[in-house]
Amino acid sequence: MITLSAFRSVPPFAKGLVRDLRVRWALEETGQPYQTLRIGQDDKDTPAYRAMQPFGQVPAIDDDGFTMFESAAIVMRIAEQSDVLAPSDAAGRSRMIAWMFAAMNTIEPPIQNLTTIDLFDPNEDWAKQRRPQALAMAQMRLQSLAAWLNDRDYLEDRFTAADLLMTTVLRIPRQCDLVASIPVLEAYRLRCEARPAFKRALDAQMGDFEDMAA
Ligand SMILES: N[C@@H](CCC(=O)N[C@@H](CS)C(=O)NCC(=O)O)C(=O)O
Repeated sequence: MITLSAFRSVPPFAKGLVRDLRVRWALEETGQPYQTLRIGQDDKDTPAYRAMQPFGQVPAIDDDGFTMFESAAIVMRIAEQSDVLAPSDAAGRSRMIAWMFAAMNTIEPPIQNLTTIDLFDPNEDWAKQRRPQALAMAQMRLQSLAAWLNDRDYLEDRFTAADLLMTTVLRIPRQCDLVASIPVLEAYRLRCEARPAFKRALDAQMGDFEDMAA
């Protein structure tokens, strides 16, 4: 059975956003059982955990002795093992991979940049100067994404692992109306989040936090 690493506890702003959610969602979509390895700050630097995740981050997986890290790479591995999250034709899979990279490499960085400013340094002078530019960059990328999604339900002609990743990225800026103010993107996010597998994954992540708090 797959063992997935997750944090034992996180600050409230991170609950429901920690990147093990991506893996949980993919596993729920494909119907694979898993268990969690819940780690704390002290566990991140142990040799055993660094062997699983060289940067001490979550998520990482241990799949019957095969270990792997990077949330998108893990999601891709899961998608490649099933038709549930990936098209069966080679061209369709290549298009899915392009969008997976777009989610991680084109959309997530400007969103994360803005969110980091808002959450950690909102009152710093440098942050006040930098934020308008960070906001403009994030808006520019999201407007392009909205233009692509304007007449589509999903990034391609069906839900894939790329939509799963993109949705988790669009969830990040909860501190502002960056996504909520773009109706096409908000509708897309809600459409993907309406999938029963997403709800199960989110409940599982939140439930793990609650268990440890009890
Ligand atoms: N690129 C990595 C990023 C993982 C990541 O940023 N994980 C966060 C939690 S969402 C983390 O472990 N933060 C603690 C740290 O970086 O030490 C992935 O997608 O797996």
